[in-house]
Amino acid sequence: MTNTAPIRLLIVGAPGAGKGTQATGLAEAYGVPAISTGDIFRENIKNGTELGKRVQEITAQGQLVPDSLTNDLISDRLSQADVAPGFLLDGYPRTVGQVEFLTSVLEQDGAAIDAVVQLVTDTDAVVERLLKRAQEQGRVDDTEEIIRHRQEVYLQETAPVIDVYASRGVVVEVDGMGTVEEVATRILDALKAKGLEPRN
Ligand code: B4P
Repeated sequence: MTNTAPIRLLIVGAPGAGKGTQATGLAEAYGVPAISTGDIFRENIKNGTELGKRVQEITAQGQLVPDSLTNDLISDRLSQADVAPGFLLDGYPRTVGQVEFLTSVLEQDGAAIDAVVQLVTDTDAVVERLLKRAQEQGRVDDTEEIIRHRQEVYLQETAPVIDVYASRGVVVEVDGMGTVEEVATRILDALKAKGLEPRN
């Protein structure tokens, strides 16, 4: 049976857990756009936009961008035509305030999140991954000090997000350690087990 109802997915995990890495293939499998708030901020910083100027220092320090800015950005992005088949949000929501906002935006259309893929990883291993990325890509927020700070921010601000979705019964825990391919297979298997069949 072909599933034509919109599919709304989130991918969450600590910085370096592999969210952005897995998001592309996962979005392709479900025929939905992958929307990364981190990518949108970096693009704006690169292009020197007003938004970019406002978030440059915040992201470089590994702090969270204020909810008001992030929520506006997402509300605008979710009103675009390409999200008709659904979406995969990568890196959003990252605070309980963002969860409340997203929930109310979706409720206006009688919709809700179908599944939250939680990538479970080991802190030291993800710090290593990000230090490797620092050598390859030179991201300003990938110094060891800032990476450790981002892990702290994740535990304080974003771990409670998972609790909210867990209470709604939509969290799918996936082991994020192993190769990129192994993790991708585990994610698809876990979503299929939840009755969410890929479309491609
Ligand atoms: P993000 O862009 O979300 O940064 P990230 O947490 O580091 O994740 P990313 O997706 O890039 O990396 P991944 O784990 O895939 O956010 C950046 C900043 O933007 C935040 O600190 C914050 O300031 C701001 N921001 C974004 N969203 C926000 C929001 N909603 N509210 C407020 N502020 C927000 O991959 C990491 C590395 O691991 C890669 O090099 C990859 O190659 C490697 N890797 C992945 N999987 C691997 C595997 N299985 N094995 C080995 N290496 C692997």
